[in-house]
Amino acid sequence: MSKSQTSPQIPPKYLQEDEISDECKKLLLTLPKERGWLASHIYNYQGFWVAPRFIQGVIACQQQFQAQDSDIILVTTPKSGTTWLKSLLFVLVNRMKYPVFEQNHPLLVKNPHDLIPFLEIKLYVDGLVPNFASFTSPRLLSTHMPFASLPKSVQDSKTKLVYLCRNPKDTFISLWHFTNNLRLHHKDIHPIEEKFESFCKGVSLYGPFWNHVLDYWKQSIEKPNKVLFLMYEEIKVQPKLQLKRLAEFLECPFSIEEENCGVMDEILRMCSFENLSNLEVNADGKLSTGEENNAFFRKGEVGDWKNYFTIEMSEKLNHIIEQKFQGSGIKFSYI
Ligand code: PAP
Repeated sequence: MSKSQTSPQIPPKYLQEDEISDECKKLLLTLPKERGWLASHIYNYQGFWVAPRFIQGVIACQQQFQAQDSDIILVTTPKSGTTWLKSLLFVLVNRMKYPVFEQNHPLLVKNPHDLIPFLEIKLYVDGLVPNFASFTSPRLLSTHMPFASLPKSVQDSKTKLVYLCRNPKDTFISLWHFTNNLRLHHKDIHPIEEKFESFCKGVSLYGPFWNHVLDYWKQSIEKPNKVLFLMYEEIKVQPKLQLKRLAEFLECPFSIEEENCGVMDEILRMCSFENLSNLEVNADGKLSTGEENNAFFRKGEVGDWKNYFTIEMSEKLNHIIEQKFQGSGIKFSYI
């Protein structure tokens, strides 16, 4: 007998909608809504699309989070390579405390999402009040929030923002797989055509994708010491160069000695898809929020969209990309 026949159908935590406060429920009634990717509906709050549970987290974070100048916050749209960059950031910034060649490194026993928590999805979700006492400096945090919706203290402080972007076609395919995977107990897989239309209309988690990317891109040009803009595909092609950029931006550059000892190579090896996805914690473990860790490691390749897109889909998205990013200076590769 299958699990679903023996146990009551309690949706996993990330799909539950009934823990929302009355205040938030009232707010939801006033917001535009569309069919959701995970929960049944997705709402437009402050110009971006977000699941109901996380609106509450966004608001709490905006009201309560006090950024420190030394904070480092990783920002992504979902499925842009957050897990990878979390691992790179953690190992890079903590390499004095946790030397990379030592056996008992935290990355080997914890999922990167447990090492660098999300603000609105984890720390401030469901009315939680985070205790930052256990964080060491610099605090490493992450968010999917668009720039305009970041807590004011993040915008006003010297907090550094590392933004990771991925080409929209692979991001879409990764998001489609991920949300289907998390909704497995629903049995009804979202048809790719339906979700593609949503993505193209901008109705994706934290979307529109283009607004999210363009806002951080502009900030990275205006304030290069505050926002670093990285591309998934560029890290794939020139991992050492991009890791060096990241270290320099965070003011913890590699010494000549580290370069000679192969520290960069070791960081890249530790954080590689192959290494991370085969660790026991990532193959069999679960996050406290309910997701199986292996859901964050699917293929980790560039250009996988070619296995799913029709010519029409590709042309449609090309046209949108051209329109939205025209004149911005952003160039996506592998599309
Ligand atoms: P999140 O936004 O839910 O945290 P995120 O980590 O951004 O997810 O995206 C997961 C994608 O990164 C997956 O891509 P795929 O579906 O195209 O395979 C995942 O495989 C990929 N990924 C995870 N870890 C790595 C890694 N170490 N190197 C490269 N890609 C990775």
